[in-house]
Amino acid sequence: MNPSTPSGSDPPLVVHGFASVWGQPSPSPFATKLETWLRMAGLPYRTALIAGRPRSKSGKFPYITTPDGRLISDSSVILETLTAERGVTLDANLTPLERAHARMLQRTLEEHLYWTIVWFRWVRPSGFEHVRRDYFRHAPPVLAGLIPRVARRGVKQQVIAQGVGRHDEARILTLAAQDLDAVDALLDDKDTVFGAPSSADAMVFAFVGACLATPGGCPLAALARTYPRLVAHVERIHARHWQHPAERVSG
Ligand SMILES: N[C@@H](CCC(=O)N[C@@H](CS)C(=O)NCC(=O)O)C(=O)O
Repeated sequence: MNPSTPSGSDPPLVVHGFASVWGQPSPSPFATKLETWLRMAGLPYRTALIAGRPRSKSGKFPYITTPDGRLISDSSVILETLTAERGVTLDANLTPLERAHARMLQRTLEEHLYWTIVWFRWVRPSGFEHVRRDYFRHAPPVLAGLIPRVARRGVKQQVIAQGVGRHDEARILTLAAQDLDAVDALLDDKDTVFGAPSSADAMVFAFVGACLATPGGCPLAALARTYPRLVAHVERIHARHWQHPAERVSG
């Protein structure tokens, strides 16, 4: 059975986001993390495409809607909320030290490596060629030229404000390599980050996978391919949890 499909009378959670690109469940690694985590936790869900502006207060995606009509945004808040409400035990057996490593791993992936991904996709000209063509393929033709240019302006401001965008390409690649070195060392030769499946595996799958999937001869993708243990981890999680795409409902 498709693991994302609600069975029997289970009401579905709905993950709101954008259409998959480049073999990734979502253009957003945060959404890929969330969907992968839902699969690992055994929580059925469906997806809906956001049309227009995201409905989250932050204006960001992904966000979910619950069967009782709540809208919850921010992938980490969603994981924490569902863990508490649905009794998810994925991380229940982590030791205090593993929890500390998991937190630092999350910050490294989400607050730092992410911005190098953003830079290589949105700021680097050949990355943006692919973003423009593939992220916006569902946009109305009259807006297909305008929306990517306006979006790019905003993203450039974000990546400069965050700081990564103030470096040159060589330095940004070094920053990404430092992150990948750390993640690779933490994974080591294990099948999963902590020796048994946990939320950390959804995070590594999403963010390392996003590096690997960035097309157009991207130096970040080439760099990520030099980490065979990380590549194998991404392939393992994909094989275990992504045999079926999620079912889509209208938003
Ligand atoms: N902390 C948020 C981050 C989500 C995030 O940054 N999403 C990006 C897409 S990858 C976004 O919505 N960007 C649009 C914007 O910043 O306006 C989470 O974990 O969900």
